[in-house]
Amino acid sequence: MRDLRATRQDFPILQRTVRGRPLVYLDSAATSQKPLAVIEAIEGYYRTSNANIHRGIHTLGDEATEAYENARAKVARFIGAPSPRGVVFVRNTTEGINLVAYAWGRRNVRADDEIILTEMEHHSNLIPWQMLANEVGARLRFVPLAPDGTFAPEALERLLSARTRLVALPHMSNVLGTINPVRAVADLAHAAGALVVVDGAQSVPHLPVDVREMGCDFLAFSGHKMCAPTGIGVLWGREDLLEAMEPFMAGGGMIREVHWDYATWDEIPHRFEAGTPNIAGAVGLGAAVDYLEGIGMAAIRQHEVEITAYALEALRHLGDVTLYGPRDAQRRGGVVSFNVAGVHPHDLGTVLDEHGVAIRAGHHCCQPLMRKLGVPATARASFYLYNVPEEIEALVAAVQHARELFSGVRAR
Ligand code: 7TS
Repeated sequence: MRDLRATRQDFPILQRTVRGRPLVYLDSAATSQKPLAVIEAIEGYYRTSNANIHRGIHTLGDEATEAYENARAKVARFIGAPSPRGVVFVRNTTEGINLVAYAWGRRNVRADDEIILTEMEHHSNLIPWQMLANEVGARLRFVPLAPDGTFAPEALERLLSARTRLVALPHMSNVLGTINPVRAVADLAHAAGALVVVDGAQSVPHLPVDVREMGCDFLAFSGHKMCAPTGIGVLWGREDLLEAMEPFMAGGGMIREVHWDYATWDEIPHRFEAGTPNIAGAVGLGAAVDYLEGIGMAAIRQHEVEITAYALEALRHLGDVTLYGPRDAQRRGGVVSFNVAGVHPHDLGTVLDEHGVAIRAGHHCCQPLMRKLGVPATARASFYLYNVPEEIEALVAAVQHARELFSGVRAR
């Protein structure tokens, strides 16, 4: 197995300093850093093969098309999809979920139907369903969370009924770190006649993910959180469902035949990729998949369990620190949200930045969850393959410093 510490050399940005200190990047849940292999793949594409795709006229166009479709095939293999036909390139998770809410939801969800979500939704997997529900007169229901930020499949079972059309949930929470029992959810939802949409924004970059094992109907995720550039993401859908769906956006590249007054649609997945796509982004995503597979998703997961357990333990020892989410690192991903008594998370973030430590502070696009937790915001450290225990030590030292600083302020 490759020593993951050595992967730090692959990420040029990790060599830089921030405010005179080595960068400690603990914000990979927001976006990951990019390895040289990905940066070079994008550059190489622009240097040698840049052209528009699916035009079949000249050599560069053929090379660009091949690069783009190769990336699709790599992504399909990476998530265990039966074929690349189910892989739609979109901008990000948000666009993937909106695509389902518009192209599938507007046709299949009606008045008095129900859509079940969880209490840990990112706004991206909440607002598209709110808009749909408001438009058609459907209702949203929410699987309640236990105090440790998990839910048991039975909690979903109690909400399922003949009215349930859809269950949409994150595979992993970007605040609590909770890894949800998606297979059990899918089995229950399907038994009730509902479809399952999985928000894989936080899981696909960090765990081995297989859509057939998960049993979901749609899976959305973002390239930028998995070593690829921004502006490229994926919606995987069951092919029979995609086949039955109308386009979400219309224009060039998604048609078979166009007349003045009507048009017919191209095959899936092209039907859902109107306009010139992010070709270089897809090439970058393909390179990111190669990179992650070269290390091995199981190794990445194992590394993150260890680093997360270390972080949880170290922060718990500090005292005056509230940690959110499951205690057991095996049940969660590499995301640790916390609050320090007497220090606002934004102030904490600012002090940490002075130490070169990058974390995120805020509501993390999960305002209803913040209300449930009874806080306006949390601080959040999030990890990836390139993080090392010394960085957890730097985090803890910086938190300790912030605490002393603010207790001094209080004492004066
Ligand atoms: N779903 C989850 C669970 C997420 O964590 C995010 C992004 C999204 C959806 C949306 O992804 P996007 O690529 O479409 O923006 N989460 C975060 C975060 O936690 N901090 O910044 C972005």
